Amino acid sequence: MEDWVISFTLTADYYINTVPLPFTFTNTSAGFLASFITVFAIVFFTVSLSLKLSNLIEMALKLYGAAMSTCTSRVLTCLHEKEADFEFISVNLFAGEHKESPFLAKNPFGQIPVLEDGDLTLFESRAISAYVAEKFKESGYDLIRYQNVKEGAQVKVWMEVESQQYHPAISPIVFQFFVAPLQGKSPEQAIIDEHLEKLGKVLDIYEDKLSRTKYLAGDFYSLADLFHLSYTYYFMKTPWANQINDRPHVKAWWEDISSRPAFLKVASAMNFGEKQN
Ligand code: GS8
Repeated sequence: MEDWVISFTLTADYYINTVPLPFTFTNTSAGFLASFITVFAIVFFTVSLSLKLSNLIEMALKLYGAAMSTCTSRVLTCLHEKEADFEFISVNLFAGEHKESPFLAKNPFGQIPVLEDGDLTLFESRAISAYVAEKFKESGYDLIRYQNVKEGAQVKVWMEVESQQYHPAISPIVFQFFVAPLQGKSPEQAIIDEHLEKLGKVLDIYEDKLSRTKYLAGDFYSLADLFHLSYTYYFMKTPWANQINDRPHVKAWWEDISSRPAFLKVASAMNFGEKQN
């Protein structure tokens, strides 16, 4: 017999034998029908409630990624800042899980991270982070200054600066230093040098900005600062960390944002070069 049939029968049996029914004439056919309807209603209510609860549990956010990945770390930091409940599902890049059809259905570009929120599936770490910051705007730390349109606009400006100026300069250096060796290649010094020069120019602008405001978008930590964390974290482990350390305002900003508890939780698992479980 199916499990649910057994469970239904036992539950019905329990109620018939123990719950005082509002009908005293249970041995008549009308009484039997009334008892049956009552039992049915109770069982129906119990089943619906448990289905609703399991549905609520399934509604928890699911983040697919890898702990060492920069883009996954960006979203993880955001989730921790917002004190959001989520389930982390590890995708094994070394085994190529991200290029297989179950994952490609979530992100056709075959890259982590991916966030699922019920029937909503998102990829691109910055877009996911912006969604999380907006969805949980009233809990945890306010990353988007949602109550002040002008401050919110500055956050958006510096989020763009990170993705259009900072990331293109810093990511090839991190890639050459950490990822190329994992792929059995030697880092290309010419690529590193070219991008160190680009990064230096971007950081000169940051130094000037950070001499006027404590954080990039203003005197408040925001999603714009958070977006810089994961690549800079790896960059600071390269021989070129002086690019940050030689600029006093950039250095103070880095020390401040990288010591936030939300990021410390994430950084402890960021280890390029060590195989994932
Ligand atoms: C980049 C995703 C990405 O490069 C984002 O989410 O911000 N713009 C996207 N993901 C990497 C891991 S990041 O450390 C990835 O999935 N690499 C494997 C691959 O491209 O095959």
